[in-house]
Amino acid sequence: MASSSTSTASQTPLASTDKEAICIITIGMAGSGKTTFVQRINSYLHSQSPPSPPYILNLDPAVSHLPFDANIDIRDTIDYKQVMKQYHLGPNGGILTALNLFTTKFEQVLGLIEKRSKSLDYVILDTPGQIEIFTWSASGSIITDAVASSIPTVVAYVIDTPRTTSPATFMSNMLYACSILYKTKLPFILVFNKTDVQSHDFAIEWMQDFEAFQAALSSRDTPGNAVDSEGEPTYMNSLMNSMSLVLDEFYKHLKAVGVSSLTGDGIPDFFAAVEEARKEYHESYVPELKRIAAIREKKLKAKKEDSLNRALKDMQVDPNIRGPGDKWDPTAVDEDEEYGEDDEYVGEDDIADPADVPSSSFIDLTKARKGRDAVNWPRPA
Ligand SMILES: Nc1nc2c(ncn2[C@@H]2O[C@H](COP(=O)(O)OP(=O)(O)OP(=O)(O)O)[C@@H](O)[C@H]2O)c(=O)[nH]1
Ligand SMILES: [Mg+2]
Repeated sequence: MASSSTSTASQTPLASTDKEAICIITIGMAGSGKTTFVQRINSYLHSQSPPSPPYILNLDPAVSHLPFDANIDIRDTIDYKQVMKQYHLGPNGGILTALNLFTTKFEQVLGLIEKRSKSLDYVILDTPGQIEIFTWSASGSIITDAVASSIPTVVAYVIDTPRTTSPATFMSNMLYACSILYKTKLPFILVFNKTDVQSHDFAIEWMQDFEAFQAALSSRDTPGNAVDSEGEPTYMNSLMNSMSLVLDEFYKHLKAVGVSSLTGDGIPDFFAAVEEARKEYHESYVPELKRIAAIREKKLKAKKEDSLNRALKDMQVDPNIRGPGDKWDPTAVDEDEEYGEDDEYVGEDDIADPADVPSSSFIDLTKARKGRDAVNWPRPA
């Protein structure tokens, strides 16, 4: 079951003695507080003793102001407004294209991260406001996979808690989180943000107690979830009940913390969850990564062997078909040759022999084109 923030509050977040940077990818719906959250964890890390400044990457080309100093900022290399103009795109297309262009150079960025990873504790990625630009784009997958195959990585899914209090919205948000978890397969932390406005206790209760969520779902106060005129649950009610059952399984793989990026409340809980995620990365993700790499290697080897075998087969000489006597001798005169050396055609039965055809019925245009004979077109009868 998902762990709540209260159980981990006393743990020391920065307990790692060996430096092994872990990458925190912040993902979340527009306005959920990703950038403010990054700023908060950045200032928290700076305030530790000794300070542990993170390496921050801003991947949002459209942000106008960053409340932290990014080590790598997509805006330094790409102006998304120019991209919009140049490629005749709308704002989202512009952001997506800017991210795609940036991804073409991500190998260099990864090189920088790898170089610094031995002297750092944390690498933090702030992603574009529109969640799908990162989660459903090729570049988002490339960046995530590249980082995750290089250093331990965790997804921090930031949720706007005050906007998630209705069961239907909560479930939609959880389904989205579920889709990202299954897409990335990375350790996953649900970060219930803005707890200064709304406590996340209701969410923890719904995640830990399936019946409490069912009760909230079937509450008559919840629009669209009541029973119909005959007292039967509505279609929407049944659908949500079934989906909540699916989600109950999903919650078992998650850690959930409540934070306020505004006040800094709950940030130590978040780092405790990150340390758990680090273990999970080594225990689950790395073996899976190795398994996939082994399968890929095996497939590649089989493919190579197959093409080598086919090449060898193609090169093999069958003595019944082409024995040594059948070798082409450039000096030998072909018996089938019926034309002079200027003629390209040499003996085929299904081609008319000019000798068999009355001379008046054809003009040898091949010879005419070569300028040997003047063309004597037959006069119409
Ligand atoms: N009360 C409160 N407001 C917050 C908190 N975190 C963020 N906000 C506010 O939420 C709004 C959006 O915050 P951002 O950090 O820009 O959110 P974002 O997810 O980065 O937004 P986009 O990148 O544009 O999608 C801002 O007005 C923040 O001040 C919080 O913990 N508490
Ligand atoms: Mg932002």
